[in-house]
Amino acid sequence: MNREEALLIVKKQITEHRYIHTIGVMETAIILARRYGEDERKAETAAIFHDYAKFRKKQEMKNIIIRENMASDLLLFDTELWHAPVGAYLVEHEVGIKDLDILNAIKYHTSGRVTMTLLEKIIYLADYIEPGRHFPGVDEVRDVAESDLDLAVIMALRNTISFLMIKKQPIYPDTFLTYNDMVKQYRQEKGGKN
Ligand code: DGI
Ligand code: FE
Ligand code: FE
Repeated sequence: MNREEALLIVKKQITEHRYIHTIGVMETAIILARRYGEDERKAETAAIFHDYAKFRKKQEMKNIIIRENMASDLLLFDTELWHAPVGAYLVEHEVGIKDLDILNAIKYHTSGRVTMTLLEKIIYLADYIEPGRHFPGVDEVRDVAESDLDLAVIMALRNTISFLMIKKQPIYPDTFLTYNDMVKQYRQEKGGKN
């Protein structure tokens, strides 16, 4: 499947606004893949499909989470978290993508996970810094993403966690666990900076 075919499939699943976001994530993910030595085609495909399930009905997503024995704690937290694991499932079963690296990058693009792969970090970060995003602090993350992928992911996690806390929203445990894991590794590898 080439880029145009993939984009045509995803275009039917999402709104125009989300499609423009998807193009931004795709372009950003390819740049990050080139910069940090990941397979550009995998980054492209994962980015194109990362929000595939974003507009599925909550009841359909809930049914899939239960039927496929996905992490049951998902149901205790914001429904916004559901489109990531459900998306990975639907991209495998409706679109026919079998590459586990790509499926995991989709599955963990909202919460992250402990021991993220390079591709997972790239999709997580591209989703956060694509040109259409205007969160407070995003420019600082864009700058750091030019030279330090792990630090940029840590900053994106930190901003997301603080944003949710300020809104008095619960934080999904995996998001915290990802933050802790990344910070511990970063301190070990880079000598306690940040
Ligand atoms: O799908 P996108 O909007 O492109 O971005 P995303 O997949 O990162 O989803 C962002 C949404 O998910 C946003 O509304 C905040 C929410 N979210 C992200 N992490 C957590 C979370 N919600 C809760 N409750 N806990 C989290 O850890
Ligand atoms: Fe998403
Ligand atoms: Fe997204």
